Amino acid sequence: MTWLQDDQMVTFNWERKILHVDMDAFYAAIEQMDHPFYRGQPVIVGGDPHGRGVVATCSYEARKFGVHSAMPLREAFRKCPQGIFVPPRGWRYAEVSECIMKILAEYSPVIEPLSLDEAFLDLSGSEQIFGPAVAIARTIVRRIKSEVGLEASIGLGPNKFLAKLGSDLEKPQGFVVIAPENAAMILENLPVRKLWGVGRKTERLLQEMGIHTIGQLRNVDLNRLTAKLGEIGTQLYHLAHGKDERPVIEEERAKSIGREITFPIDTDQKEFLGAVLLGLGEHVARQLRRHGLKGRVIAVKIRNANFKTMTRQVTLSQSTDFEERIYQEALRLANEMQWGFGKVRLLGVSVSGFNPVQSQLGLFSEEMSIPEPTMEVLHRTIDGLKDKFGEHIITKATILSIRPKRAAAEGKAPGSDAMESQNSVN
Ligand code: DCP
Ligand code: MG
Repeated sequence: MTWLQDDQMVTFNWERKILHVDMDAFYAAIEQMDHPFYRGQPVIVGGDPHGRGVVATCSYEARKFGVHSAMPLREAFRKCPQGIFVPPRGWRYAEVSECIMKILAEYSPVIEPLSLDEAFLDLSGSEQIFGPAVAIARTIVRRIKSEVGLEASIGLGPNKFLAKLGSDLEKPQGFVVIAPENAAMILENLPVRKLWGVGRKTERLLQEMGIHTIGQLRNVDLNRLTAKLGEIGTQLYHLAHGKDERPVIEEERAKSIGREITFPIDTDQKEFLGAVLLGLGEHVARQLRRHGLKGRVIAVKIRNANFKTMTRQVTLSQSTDFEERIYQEALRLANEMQWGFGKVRLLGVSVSGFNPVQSQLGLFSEEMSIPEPTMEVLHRTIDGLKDKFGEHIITKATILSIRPKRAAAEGKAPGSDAMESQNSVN
């Protein structure tokens, strides 16, 4: 499919020019970039193939075997036993994401990151400075490749819906421009699930009405559609006509930073769970410091053996990036939730409600006996040691005590051997 040939020369006369950038096989591509041996191989990011976690993503080589995001790792292993299974390295993905977003931000102040690997850019005002939007898009792809080392797919359109649809149409390394006059032709035979907001439930309702393609939806009477679907019917009707007025909204980069662990065996051993909580707090605090963030909201998530998920959060009077503080609050919250009323399957800690880091700290913290500036120096020193010698060069004795003996001897973290752990930067 090609909608464009000599793109460098083309200027479009659309009202808005919206670009959607989405990295190809993002986490897996980073693993392949960082580990040359993985290149050309089926790489599956998620963790232990015999554990209970799910696939975060996989390389395109692994997709040929039918592996995909959100598939249980055990199933991925059955489909692709020769795959290279690696645990996620959230901090690294966030670091690479930052480099990509910095490149994008050079071309428009109106940028809306949707996740670590995708963003919208409104290029409507950028053309006077940088030339035609299509040429800007080409430059962006080239720079991401040469400066970051990764491939991206691009969609350029007159609105967010068509731009996002475009970036997905020819992955990987897709470059799709959807002009308003071509929208109807491109949308005609696509399944309705390609419309923004159509999940499995809506898809089923539409199918009950005999609507399978976007073209069919376009020809349905709007009243009939809203009678069946309510307000969302109107939105879908407009999208099916290639119309979408939503603006690109600049958002705060990350809303929360967290980490969670799924245990291989459900447990109610409080000492063990407490030590895991401490490890999670330490990890999250380190991520916060790495990003120069401090948060006021600390949340704990507990999923019990019956898959009941509970979350509880607290808002502090002062924002923090100290593991001691995060752990103290997380432990209190977990106790308040009675550790999920039974055996625990998953435990998570996150921090949100960010302020930019302020250097004007009070001389002494209210809650801790060590003055904060001293704690800051201590954290900086430990962060420096970890950056230089690896994550596990230094850790708390309590965390060390929960490691399996062999893992401890090898200097692995809790979670690296026996548990599925997952970072989240939302
Ligand atoms: N991700 C995840 N869990 C999911 C889906 C995605 O952890 N269920 C993570 C891993 C992905 C990243 O988010 O690398 C970006 O998600 P995408 O849906 O863009 O998937 P990819 O970038 O991996 O592949 P592609 O965009 O090429 O389809
Ligand atoms: Mg992607």
